[in-house]
Amino acid sequence: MASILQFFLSLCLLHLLISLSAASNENEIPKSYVVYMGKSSNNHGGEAEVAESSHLQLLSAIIPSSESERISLIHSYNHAFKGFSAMLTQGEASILSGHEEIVSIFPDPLLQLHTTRSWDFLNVESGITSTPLFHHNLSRDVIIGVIDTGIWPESPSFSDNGIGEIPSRWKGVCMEGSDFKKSNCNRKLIGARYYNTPKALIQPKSSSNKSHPINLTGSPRDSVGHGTHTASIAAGAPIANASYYGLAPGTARGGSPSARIASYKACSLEGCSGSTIMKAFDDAIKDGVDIISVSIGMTSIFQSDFLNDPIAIGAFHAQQMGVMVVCSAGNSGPDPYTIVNSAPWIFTVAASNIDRDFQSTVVLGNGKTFPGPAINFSNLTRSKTYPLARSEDVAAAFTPSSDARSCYPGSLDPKKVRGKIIVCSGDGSNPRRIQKLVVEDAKAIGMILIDEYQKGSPFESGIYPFTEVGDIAGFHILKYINSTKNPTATILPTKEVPRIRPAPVVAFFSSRGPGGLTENILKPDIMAPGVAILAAMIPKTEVGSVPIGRKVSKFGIRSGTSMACPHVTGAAAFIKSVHPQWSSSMIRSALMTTAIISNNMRKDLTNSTGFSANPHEMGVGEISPLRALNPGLVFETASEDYLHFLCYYGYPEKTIRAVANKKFTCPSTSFDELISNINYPSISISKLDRHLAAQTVTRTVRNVGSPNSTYIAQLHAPVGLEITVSPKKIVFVEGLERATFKVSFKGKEASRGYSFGSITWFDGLHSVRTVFAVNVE
Ligand SMILES: *[C@@H]1O[C@H](CO)[C@@H](O)[C@H](O)[C@H]1NC(C)=O
Ligand SMILES: *[C@@H]1O[C@H](CO)[C@@H](O)[C@H](O)[C@H]1NC(C)=O
Ligand SMILES: *[C@@H]1O[C@H](CO)[C@@H](O)[C@H](O)[C@H]1NC(C)=O
Ligand SMILES: *[C@@H]1O[C@H](CO)[C@@H](O)[C@H](O)[C@H]1NC(C)=O
Ligand SMILES: *[C@@H]1O[C@H](CO)[C@@H](O)[C@H](O)[C@H]1NC(C)=O
Ligand SMILES: *[C@@H]1O[C@H](CO)[C@@H](O)[C@H](O)[C@H]1NC(C)=O
Ligand SMILES: *[C@@H]1O[C@H](CO)[C@@H](O)[C@H](O)[C@H]1NC(C)=O
Ligand SMILES: *[C@@H]1O[C@H](CO)[C@@H](O)[C@H](O)[C@H]1NC(C)=O
Ligand SMILES: CC(=O)N[C@H]1CO[C@H](CO)[C@@H](O)[C@@H]1O
Repeated sequence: MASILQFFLSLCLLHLLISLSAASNENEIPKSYVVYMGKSSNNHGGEAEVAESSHLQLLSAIIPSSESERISLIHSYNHAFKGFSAMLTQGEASILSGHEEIVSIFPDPLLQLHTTRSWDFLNVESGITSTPLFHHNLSRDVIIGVIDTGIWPESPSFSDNGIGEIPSRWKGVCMEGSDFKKSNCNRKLIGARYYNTPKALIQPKSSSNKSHPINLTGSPRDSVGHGTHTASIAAGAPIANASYYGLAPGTARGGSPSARIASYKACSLEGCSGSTIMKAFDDAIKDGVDIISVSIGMTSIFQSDFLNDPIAIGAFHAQQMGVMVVCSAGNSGPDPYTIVNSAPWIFTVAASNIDRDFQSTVVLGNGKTFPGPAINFSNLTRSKTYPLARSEDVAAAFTPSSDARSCYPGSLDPKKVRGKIIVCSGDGSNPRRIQKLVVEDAKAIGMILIDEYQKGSPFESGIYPFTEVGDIAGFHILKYINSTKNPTATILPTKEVPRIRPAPVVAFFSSRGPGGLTENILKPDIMAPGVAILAAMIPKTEVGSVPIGRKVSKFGIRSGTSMACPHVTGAAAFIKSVHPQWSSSMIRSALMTTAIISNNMRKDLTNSTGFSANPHEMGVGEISPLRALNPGLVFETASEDYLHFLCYYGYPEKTIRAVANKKFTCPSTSFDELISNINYPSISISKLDRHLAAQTVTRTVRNVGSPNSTYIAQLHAPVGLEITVSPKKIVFVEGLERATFKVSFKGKEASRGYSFGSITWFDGLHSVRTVFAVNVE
């Protein structure tokens, strides 16, 4: 009590100081902050109200009474973890940060949806068929929570045909909202929540008056399409004859078709507020979901520390309550250190292209053709060509040629553009969607985009003739334009082509490891299809997006690690339905040690420039849900391991106790290198000093195969890295379920930088593969 009194006294003092210093400072404009206070000690409604009123008390002690309307909680967290969000000035936030109950306080960040980079409605490819194809009765009782842009309940993917009663343990709700009724939920879509954004909540309110709740104006309905798409990838019902206007035809189905879906709408087209994502986590855990799927992240440049990252915090507490969390790795590749959502308690997913491409071919007046990825439903034909021009050559007066080259708004002269096919160049800053609008608006017949960077993920241009080529084809097209007085071309409608092997391939845009926060956990974990995925979509009726004479498609094609993440969510739900007693770390381990590492040409998986893909690009490889059903051995990562991680990472013991809400003592020696020793299904060593003795890591496996089995270690190591596994043989007998082994790494002869390899335990039936990454210095 004394400390609280002291705190309030110091507040008064600080308050005085702050009011003395001029308040005109921009930092003193109130904005939304998240106040995180660690694990919740109580899960009972009544006590939640007590907690809320103590949070309000905290606020009233620091917010001047003249601004009493700010003494209110935007979101209040009180189930899995404690805390709230509120409108605070920077000064107030910094005062609060001194409060002993507060673990962290940070400005409410805006997170992004992980569809492909430029957030133009990308689109791209298949992949659904690479997930388990059977409709399994068993998976009916797994509940997947999807934190995203909401859901379009009328999609046939969310039909509950043939699905049994809602599990009685489900405690969630189906919130009503504009254009969304309770009856929109069913035995497949069992829950739907939405949240008002902080901005909307700043309005005068009386939320403390429970008997008179504020009227929410939103709806669980998806108006973006992202949430509908991701939910149906994870758990959509099988839909025969699904296609996008004839493209990618086949049966669309989720990875776990009879799992239940609960939708948590925390995002809009602009992004997702961090405080709302935390509320969605808190609700999903309370509602009783088994797995949470999050295709969202901070931008890789503004990555914050684990305890200032809303997804890392939410996922930590989910994990502590036995709920698995699967997240997208981000679309900021191919540069290293671009991965987000890289906490060890998160299952982090990279994206791959699979064995299907969409092509719109450019035919030049000289007969040369260049296939380019794109999706269009244009009506041009091979028999007629149109004048072709570089965008710089049709620039508006006084326009810098760099603007015209990238087809910036206002950079083209409509008089010169009309009736031609225009060649624009991508520069990464002007989204394709905008470029296409600029060219179309100037009445061009069609558009060819030269963009080496984005050509791996086809852009969807509706009925507008559009295609995209890489630098080499682009060079030839420009050369042709230079070579003739009257260059001409046409763009053919999209055809689906079997992908030029190999497949899968690491998607160009997929964010790469190592993780910026710690390199002693290998990230990403795994890879799944994320390019040109066909799945449920909100009906998109804008002019130009629906081919003439067709009905609006109920499916859409999208790309991003956003699409890869729910493939893994669905696979995890499938495994949980078969092994309901398995923990989330066992499921993750099963998927990781059985991942596929060769492509359809029986060669090593590659990146998009054709080189062998390394674990910083693809994690341990491409998911293989069926193999993961029977992994033989699993690596379990316990809650305690994650607390040790926080110690090794460097958080004060006091902070970790608050986060865990229990008496907990860090190991007496805690330093970053010990993170490598956490019982993770892969191994990463961020610094192996070649002049020092070997560095050794320990792992414990649990036998989930037949009780009597003998495993032998097989080593796949790069030249020069000396590796010893001990013991080399593990014998399991009945009653002996777990075994520990050590791996030591010595880098004396190794080349500098990261080396990769694997240790595979083999019993004649199961191959249990542990990938390692070692940075030799
Ligand atoms: C699924 O359940 C139904 C009804 O209980 C049963 O008739 C059917 O055989 C089951 N299918 C499978 C694949 O187990
Ligand atoms: C809550 O709202 C009701 C209805 O407007 C009002 O009668 C009551 O006094 C309010 N309670 C508080 C604590 O403001
Ligand atoms: C909330 O909305 C309902 C239906 O639109 C309306 O009947 C009710 O009066 C509103 N309540 C408040 C407090 O505005
Ligand atoms: C799918 O399409 C094929 C050919 O168009 C048709 O024969 C078949 O009946 C359709 N199946 C369903 C379930 O609609
Ligand atoms: C293609 O369709 C557009 C309308 O969408 C029409 O204006 C144009 O004349 C058509 N072109 C051809 C070659 O049919
Ligand atoms: C085409 O001509 C322009 C200027 O006339 C020149 O800058 C460009 O390099 C040429 N491109 C090719 C591919 O020859
Ligand atoms: C593919 O891998 C090679 C070799 O590691 C690397 O040089 C290249 O940049 C990678 N390509 C991409 C697109 O990441
Ligand atoms: C495992 O071995 C023990 C002892 O050799 C034997 O009694 C037991 O039946 C075996 N169990 C299985 C499942 O083979
Ligand atoms: C792949 C595809 O569906 N292409 C279409 C492009 O648009 C023309 C005209 O609408 C169709 O005939 C093609 O089938």
